[in-house]
Amino acid sequence: MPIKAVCVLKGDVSGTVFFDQKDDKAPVVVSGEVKGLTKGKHGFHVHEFGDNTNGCTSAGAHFNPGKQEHGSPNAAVRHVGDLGNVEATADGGVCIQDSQISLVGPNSIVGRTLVVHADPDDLGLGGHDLSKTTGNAGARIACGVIGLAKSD
Ligand SMILES: [Cu+2]
Ligand SMILES: [Zn+2]
Repeated sequence: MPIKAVCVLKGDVSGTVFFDQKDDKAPVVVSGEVKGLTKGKHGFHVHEFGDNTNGCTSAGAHFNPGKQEHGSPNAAVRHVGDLGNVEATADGGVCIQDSQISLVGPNSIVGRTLVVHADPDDLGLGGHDLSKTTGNAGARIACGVIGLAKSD
């Protein structure tokens, strides 16, 4: 049974991001668009809480049920919410496949917040004080809560 979720991003940039999972064990395909990004890479994470009462700030830290250090989406050691970076393209297209996030179970991102940052995520390798917690990705320029979508 496929599972679908969606997030409408609002802030300095805007967009719609879809999450599709064939079944509870399958990787999640993250697709959609983010419009208005400045040139270059921008940190792209799932943060712990679906709370936007104080804007993107109240979403808390990166979703990290395994109590790991921050890292690259391809690294063994990473937060579940570490989706790396999105990069400005002509059409704002996003297409990522990830095996740690899920739409069900303990790694479920449903009800949490997707955040786009001002700066690149250094993937834990920048040597900055914040590299191992946030990737030093700077301000939260847009966010939105990830919610279940109609699955067809
Ligand atoms: Cu973030
Ligand atoms: Zn992280």
